[in-house]
Amino acid sequence: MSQNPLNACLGRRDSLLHAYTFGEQEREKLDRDGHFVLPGVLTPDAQENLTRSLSHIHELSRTPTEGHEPNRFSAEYDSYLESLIAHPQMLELARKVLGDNIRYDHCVSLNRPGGNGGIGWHSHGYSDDDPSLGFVRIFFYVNGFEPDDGGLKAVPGSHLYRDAKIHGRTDDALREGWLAGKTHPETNQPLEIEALFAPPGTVALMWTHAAHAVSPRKPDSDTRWCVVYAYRNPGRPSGARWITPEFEQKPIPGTEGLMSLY
Ligand SMILES: O=C(O)CCC(=O)C(=O)O
Ligand SMILES: [Fe+2]
Repeated sequence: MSQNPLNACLGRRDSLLHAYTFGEQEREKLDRDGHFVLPGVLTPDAQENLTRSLSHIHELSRTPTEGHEPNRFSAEYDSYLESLIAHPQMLELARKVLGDNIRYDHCVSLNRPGGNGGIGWHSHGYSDDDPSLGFVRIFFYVNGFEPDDGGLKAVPGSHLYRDAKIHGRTDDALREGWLAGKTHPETNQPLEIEALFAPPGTVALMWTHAAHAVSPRKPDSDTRWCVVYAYRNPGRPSGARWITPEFEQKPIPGTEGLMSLY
């Protein structure tokens, strides 16, 4: 495990991440590209627990339920997913990106069975006019993906436009639409689509304004197990803050101050 004293107190079964490097250079790359991939960083125990929890959510989401959608409010339907909101290694990673003052925003399951159609190009918003307030999403690609099989795609530099309304049905539609003529504000290079690759146990960080899409899952592939946790600097209302009032009030160890809106 890592030398970090924080992790020394965690029992083996509670450990979420292997040792990884996320320092000045990695942080700069995240800020330049809009995303940063940590391949294979989830521990085997975390992968096992996540697969069980995400299968549970997947089953729940297949049967009609009253109240909130299990995928969108995943942490409220599964105690392991809940426990990760304030997991010391989760908060440490979120704070490396956002600084100390953070709020939890959402925990959404993104399971994609074989034949799932993926999703077209889009972006999300938060504090669109004030870049000093960040919003990061931490994706856990538990069993990974290939670029052409439920794979995440992104456009390095697109997040710097802080445009919450990017759209494109296909890669070509994006190239002919939003991307046309746009350059990276720092490098002045033309913006281009990048297909990511994720071996099992991969964590991907993404600033919320980044243009992204997901390729269809092949019909014969197994289910892609994925969950995303989002954190932000407080200061503005968030349109993605899927937390029920009951959950906001729930005394979860370690979440003091994390759950409030401002
Ligand atoms: O399924 C994915 O990998 C990403 C889905 C997505 O667009 C999102 O979570 O914002
Ligand atoms: Fe998205």
